[in-house]
Amino acid sequence: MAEFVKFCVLLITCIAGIQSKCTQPQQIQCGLSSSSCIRYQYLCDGDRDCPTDAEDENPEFCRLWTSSNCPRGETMCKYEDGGSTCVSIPDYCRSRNHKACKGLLDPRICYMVRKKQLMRLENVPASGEVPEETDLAQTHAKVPDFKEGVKHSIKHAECPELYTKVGQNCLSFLFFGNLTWAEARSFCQTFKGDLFIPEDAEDFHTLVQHMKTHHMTSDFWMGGCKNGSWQWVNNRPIELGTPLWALRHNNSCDQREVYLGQRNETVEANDGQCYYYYQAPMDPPSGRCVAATYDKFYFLSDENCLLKKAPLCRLQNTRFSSKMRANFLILTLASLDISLIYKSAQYLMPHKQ
Ligand SMILES: [Ca+2]
Repeated sequence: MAEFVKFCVLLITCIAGIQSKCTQPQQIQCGLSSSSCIRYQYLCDGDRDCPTDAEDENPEFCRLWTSSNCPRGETMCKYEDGGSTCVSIPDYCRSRNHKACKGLLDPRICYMVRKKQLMRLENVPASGEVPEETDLAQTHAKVPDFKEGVKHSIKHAECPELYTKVGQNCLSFLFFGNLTWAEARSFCQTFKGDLFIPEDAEDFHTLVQHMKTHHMTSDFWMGGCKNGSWQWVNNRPIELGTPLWALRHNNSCDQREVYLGQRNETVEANDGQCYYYYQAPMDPPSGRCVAATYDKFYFLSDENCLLKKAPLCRLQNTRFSSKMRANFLILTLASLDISLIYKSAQYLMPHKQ
């Protein structure tokens, strides 16, 4: 584990020198000598917001930032079809990247926006061209997100290492894992756990809230499959419909039936009206394993068991030996996207001159 932590720290240290300090999308760094971040809306608003040199109110910069007939912070974007509109300068710069937007904004402004850093104009290339980001730089740029993700997915003071506390459970969100359903289950079982099974609706709600709160975007395998009928791996039947299952669309008309107990009769609901949505596995199922996927807002769906997703483990036994921890780490690394390790290692290895 110590080696793993060291590996992450090294990566983060290495990228610190080449990136803007500002990670929020609406912020820009005050300057090379200042690590303060301010929101775009405070640029050229007449108040000094940057602590040193008032970079945000630099007259030369503000002359360019407010140059067009648009509100402050916006510029004119001309489209190929002849139309034009005022857009925010960051949006304009992004559009310029894709050549969707033409305008007269000084390219040095977009240079600063792309770098997320205010600079003296004399220090910006006149062309405003930023050298294309290499794949290595791109993978480094993702490390802060990875570090943030680790905090809420495999780490907590009240759980063994590589597990985090969610409600009353110790869970492990191996969001960077890449395993089939059976591999994911074996992975969890090796460490006194199993794939996650919600005890009840509240348990499921707590899980999904945790994933949403911490902005997870991976897809996770859950402890359920269709083995004859839909069952959790503890043999409990999986309740279909609300509140667990995702809403699915079907192009063909589905006339639902409703049971009227007082008449002991089943009739067509609402006089045979057509319905196109249902809340259950597909019929026939698109797969026989249960997953909670980001595209379906983490409601459950039937997925092909051979697809690779992250395992979501629940600890069954709180005793966790150091040998198990070491094995867990090895399997964790084995399930990582190997290209991330490779590219990061390239940066850490001594380079040939
Ligand atoms: Ca200001």
